[in-house]
Amino acid sequence: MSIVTKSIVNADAEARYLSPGELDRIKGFVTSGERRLRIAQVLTESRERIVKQAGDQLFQKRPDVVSPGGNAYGEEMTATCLRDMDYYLRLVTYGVVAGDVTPIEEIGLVGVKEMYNSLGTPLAAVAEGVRAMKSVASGLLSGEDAAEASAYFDYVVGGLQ
Ligand SMILES: CCC1=C(C)/C(=C/C2=NC(=C\c3[nH]c(/C=C4\NC(=O)[C@H](C)[C@H]4CC)c(C)c3CCC(=O)O)/C(CCC(=O)O)=C2C)NC1=O
Repeated sequence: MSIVTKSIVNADAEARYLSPGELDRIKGFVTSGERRLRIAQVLTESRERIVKQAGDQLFQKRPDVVSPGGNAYGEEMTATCLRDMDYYLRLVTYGVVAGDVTPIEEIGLVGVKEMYNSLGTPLAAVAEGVRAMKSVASGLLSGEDAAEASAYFDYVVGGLQ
């Protein structure tokens, strides 16, 4: 939920006008809109490159996951692993656009540890893959934009720990 919807729901629950503080936070959301959309556009346009390069970095750092016995061993499993990374990149773009981590949390982090544990997927390696995407993405963005995007990648990493 964006800050706009959230503020309206809260205010209406008390049948009151939006408070000065709420209007101020909405103003921040609106004025940062162009920047957030620009970031989401870059990440969306570069998704294949970000996932591919970050995947290469992950498998270099954690060769065990793509070695026999590893969770992402074999063409099909490696593709599934890269698909998961693409999922998380997509969720990061949702967070950036909404200016809110709620979509990331609800779609991609609730129950995720139990799920990966049951699949035998090493959580630390998934987190490493997201960290690698953050670093590749940061290289494609200006300093301020990179910092904003990084916060959402960090949120995913935190949720996987
Ligand atoms: C958008 C929200 C969402 C997420 C996050 C998601 C994840 C997700 N990853 C899965 C599997 C998987 N995920 C991985 C990923 C990896 N293995 C590794 O060793 C690497 C560290 C890592 C890649 C970074 C692999 C290899 C599988 C297949 C495991 C198996 O079938 O045994 C599965 C099991 C079902 C399937 O194969 O599709 C789910 C549900 N699905 C969703 O809808």
